[in-house]
Amino acid sequence: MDAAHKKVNGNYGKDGETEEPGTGRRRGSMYLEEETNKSEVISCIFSLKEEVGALARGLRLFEEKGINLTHIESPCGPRSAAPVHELSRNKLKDTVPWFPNDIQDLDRFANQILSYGSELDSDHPGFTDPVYRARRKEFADIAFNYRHGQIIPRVEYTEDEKVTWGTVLKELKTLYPTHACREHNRVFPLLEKYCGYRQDNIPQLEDVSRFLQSCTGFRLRPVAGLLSSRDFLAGLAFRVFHSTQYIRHSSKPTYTPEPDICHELLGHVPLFADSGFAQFSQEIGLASLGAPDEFIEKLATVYWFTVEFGLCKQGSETKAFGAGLLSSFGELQYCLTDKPKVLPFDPTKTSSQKYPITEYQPVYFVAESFEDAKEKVRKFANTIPRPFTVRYNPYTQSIEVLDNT
Ligand code: HBI
Ligand code: NLE
Ligand code: FE
Repeated sequence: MDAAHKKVNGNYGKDGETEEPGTGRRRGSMYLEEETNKSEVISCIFSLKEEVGALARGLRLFEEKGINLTHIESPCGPRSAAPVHELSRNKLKDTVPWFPNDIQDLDRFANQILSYGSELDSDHPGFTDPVYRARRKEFADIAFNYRHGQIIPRVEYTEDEKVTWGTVLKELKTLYPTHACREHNRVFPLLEKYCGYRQDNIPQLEDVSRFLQSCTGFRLRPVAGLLSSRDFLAGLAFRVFHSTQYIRHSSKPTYTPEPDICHELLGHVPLFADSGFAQFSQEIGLASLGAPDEFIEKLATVYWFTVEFGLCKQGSETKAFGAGLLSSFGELQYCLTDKPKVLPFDPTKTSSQKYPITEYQPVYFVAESFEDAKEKVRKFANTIPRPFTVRYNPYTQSIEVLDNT
């Protein structure tokens, strides 16, 4: 078990939480693994005395020995006391990180959010505003309590919040005709007609989710804040998009580094109503299921430079389709000037590009089309060794796993 020691310090420190998005660090995987790729995998069963604090004391032993405990299961029913023993070692199967098999399994992500949940970081404009903080907690609670299949609770937004939304919407609408891709411009009027997209009204997630389901089968589920890349991407495999419901702080309506309802509704939603884009997004999600951490990081980067900050060719022009662009007045203008560097989208190269998360992007990638981008991502996904292939079954809303070993 000594080998497992390294990883505790090397990989799963608490600053995994503040890593830039894309690291794919995750708590719930089914393995104990050392730093190298040649994994030392150990599973064990142990039982506890029936007394107060027994579990806590048992778990402390792992910490003291420097063992990275990544997954715990509590068996149902009584078991007789038994000494600790190993069940398996170096079995390929045990090294595959857990992933949701069924759409209801996404309920498990609800309480695994990273920084910026109900607790804001100290440099956030809302950090010192007690009213804003209390409000964020209300939204976090909705998300924590949400279960698949429920109606997304409606929110009564305050006047202050509506003003913020109105400002963002008004400014962006002046840019969409010239800067947004045609798919975004095609869907936007439908959202105004059917989902209450208006300057004086913040649309409800439930209404928008129903609209999306009727277009492409994509649905929204409320989330309290940032999920790990692994969890977030897994949702896409089921055509589920985790959406925040709170709004950015009123002191900074035109830019925020974290997702908020303006970003989700104005940036993401219009594109998820497009069938080509929906397929592209699901393809990234499927590729992520059970993938090793390094690969999750690459896919998160591909996601970043497409779904979040992608440009695409349309006729002789270049337009924005990334949600982070379509929800930021400043960056939407900037991205189509000659200031940033623009490279052709190619997952093998794009996936290792470094990027900042709190300022305008210095580099963008331009896709030929959603169809072309999807094919490229699919080919890229095939280069990653996975001992199985996955397929989504929309009738059962579950993942079919085909064993390749
Ligand atoms: N979590 N809730 C939420 N929203 C996102 O847009 C999001 C996320 N986690 C990670 C992430 N985006 C991306 O930056 C990639 O890591 C997938
Ligand atoms: N910067 C974007 C905005 O201001 O709307 C949000 C990006 C979220 C990744
Ligand atoms: Fe986003």
